[in-house]
Amino acid sequence: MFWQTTRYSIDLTCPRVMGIVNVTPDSFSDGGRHADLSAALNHCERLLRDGAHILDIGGESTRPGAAPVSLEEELTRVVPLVREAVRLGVPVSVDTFKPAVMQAVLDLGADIINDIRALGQPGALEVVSGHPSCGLCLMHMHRDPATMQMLPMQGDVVPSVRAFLSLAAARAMSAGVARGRIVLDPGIGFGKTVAQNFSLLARQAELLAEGFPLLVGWSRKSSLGAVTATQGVAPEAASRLAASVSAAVLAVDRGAAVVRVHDVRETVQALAIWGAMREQVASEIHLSIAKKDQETLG
Ligand code: 9MG
Repeated sequence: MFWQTTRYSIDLTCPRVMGIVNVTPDSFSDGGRHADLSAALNHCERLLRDGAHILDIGGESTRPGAAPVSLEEELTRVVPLVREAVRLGVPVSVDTFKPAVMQAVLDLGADIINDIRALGQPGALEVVSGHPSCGLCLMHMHRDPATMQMLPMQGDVVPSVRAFLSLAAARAMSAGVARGRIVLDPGIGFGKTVAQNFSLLARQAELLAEGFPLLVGWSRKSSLGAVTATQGVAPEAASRLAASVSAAVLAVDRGAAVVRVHDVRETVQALAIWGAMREQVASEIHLSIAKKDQETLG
């Protein structure tokens, strides 16, 4: 299976690691715009050295309770970095739900639009369907970042997340977006309880039944912290490395094609171990089929 994007057709037969590049004041800012840009670009280059296959650049925090960012501010944060990042030789995704930001980054050659609102903003569908080939990640979110954790979803979320994503993909396709451009994302942590997030992991197969590749983002999320706290781990997001890597491997083992992560190096290493195990399983199946064929023939 391939993910069609603006410049790249991404082979998803092996798992892909999307490195997170947040261009928010708490990430690279040291006061000057120029210094911020070069620090952000250094971060992109570091993620690539660590083995990232895709970069995901975002200018607005999506953390629960995060303050919204104006269009002008988001453009100021994201556009200069995207202009440089498209020269790095890997697919560049931009995490935005604003149609004007989508248009601006697509005009610069961005490859993927990662939309936490699944093209729900007026005008978003028109921007991406007006583009000949950009990739899309359509994510499920309950309510919005300001309120989603105050009133999370109720009950079994898997069927409703699945139905939402199926509808979002159908809407994009009816507007002319080719199926191969679309990847779906259950939106771990976006208006779901800890148990609901783990249920989306345990039952990824139900989401995969829609027939689209899945992208998942568990990295440093509070549901992981809720579990590791029971082991006495400090509550800070930075203490969730082992938990984040474990969740990424579990997601891939359950069929996720792309994992969105902060800790690229560690995730790539862990997935190499997973890959070695998978190759061994495949070769043992191959051997046992060859043996059965021999017995039948002979
Ligand atoms: C921007 N952002 C934050 N968390 C995310 C997740 O889980 N998936 C996607 N696609 N984007 C996310």
